[in-house]
Amino acid sequence: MKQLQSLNKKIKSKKAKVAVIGLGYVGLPVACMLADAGFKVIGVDLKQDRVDLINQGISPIEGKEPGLSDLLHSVVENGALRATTQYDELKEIDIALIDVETPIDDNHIPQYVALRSACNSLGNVLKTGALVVIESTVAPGTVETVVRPTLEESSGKVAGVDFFLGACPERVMPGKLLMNLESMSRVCGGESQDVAETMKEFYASIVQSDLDTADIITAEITKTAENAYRDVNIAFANELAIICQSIGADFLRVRDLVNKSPGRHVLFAGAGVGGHCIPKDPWLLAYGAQGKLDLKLIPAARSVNDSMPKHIVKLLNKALKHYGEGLKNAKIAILGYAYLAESDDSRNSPSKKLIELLGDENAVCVVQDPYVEKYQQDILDCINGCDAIIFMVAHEAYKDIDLGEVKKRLRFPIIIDGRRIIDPDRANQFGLDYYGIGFGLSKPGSLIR
Ligand code: SAJ
Repeated sequence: MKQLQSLNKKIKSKKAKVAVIGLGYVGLPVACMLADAGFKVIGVDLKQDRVDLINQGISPIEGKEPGLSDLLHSVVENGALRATTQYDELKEIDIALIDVETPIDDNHIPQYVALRSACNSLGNVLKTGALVVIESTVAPGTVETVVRPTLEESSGKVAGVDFFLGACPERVMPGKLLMNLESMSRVCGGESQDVAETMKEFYASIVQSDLDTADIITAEITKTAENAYRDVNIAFANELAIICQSIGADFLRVRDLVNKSPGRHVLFAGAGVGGHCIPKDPWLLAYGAQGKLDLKLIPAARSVNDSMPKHIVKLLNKALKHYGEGLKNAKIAILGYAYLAESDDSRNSPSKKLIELLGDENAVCVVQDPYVEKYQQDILDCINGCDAIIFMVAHEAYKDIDLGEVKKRLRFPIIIDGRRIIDPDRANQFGLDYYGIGFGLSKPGSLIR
């Protein structure tokens, strides 16, 4: 196809003009990397303050992202990247990447308001022969049923004839945005093999890992499936932990022994599954099959993982009852608010759910997290006068906590270990009652080494 050939030439010579729509934790790093690779990049975002910061070479992304601020500063300074809120500036764009949010609602239905709006605005200015690539994670079938019709309607052009469509889902993780973009393989899903090959050529300018060509639906399924796979595996670990707890074994010991068996990789049980990907992507995958299949495992895994904060409340209740106390008016220290260790990201954090559940029981929560601005007070100060302490995140700062001090400061010597970061024997030596996810032994001492 002549138009694709000319696009390939522009990609090879880095003369292709690129737009990245949505300058969040995916769009901004990819815009910077493409600019650094030699393309002229226009970043588009709705938020004027975010656009202004970027045009001053300042990253609007919170949290530690190694290399991003310097990279952004240099590509803005040399004019390779600039940001705007105006789609009018995209009239000459050859390649447009769409990185807008794709949340789900309380009924697990994808909300494509941002995606539709971006496609609609882009369509109004879409140049003939341009390539549009969806990088956002979407339910399988979304490019076909949402992106294509919206672009065709607003542009009056025909996909596959007047412009080209692809999906190349991102695989980034907060804290490693640039590293993941460069080192993780990606699926270039094209509406035709030629389009997929063109995408492969384009992404080769920033991706040092495998670039696999596929059709669009395969690319959409792959991304949602890889996270659904992780969610199901975490749910297995959580359910195994609950079994160990009730039958009387230590999940960590069982996990070690199971994983000695070839091809077994039991993950870690914990206080719940948070973040921007894992709690959402299984529902996107399920939605892609909705109406056709009555899925059981993927929804069940979500329900197991979402129930873990409730399991923590059960352990706390059991521990307090030992002292004739209940949850009402209990003062509980919650250590960890982020969804992941060594991160300040608290999206869908299990701690939020736990605090809500304890609030329903009229307990009072004192929250501490070394990474979350609002909760950075001293750990031991936070424990003063509390009835129990709950470890919700495996932050390094918690692992060598002074258990003698903890014992002194607590009203009741109760530790609920939601991430298994405290040694039960050690807790016991300090006269603390240890309750851990998957720790089903009557008392720590009964562990047979
Ligand atoms: N979690 C467990 N047990 C485990 C692993 C994780 O309870 O064994 C919990 C974590 O505490 C957290 C949640 O699950 O609350 C998610 O943890 P995660 O390690 O999966 O981290 P995420 O959410 O940042 O996942 C991202 C995903 N990457 C992308 O979507 C591109 C995921 O596919 C990756 O496997 C993960 O990063 C990673 O490890 O890089």
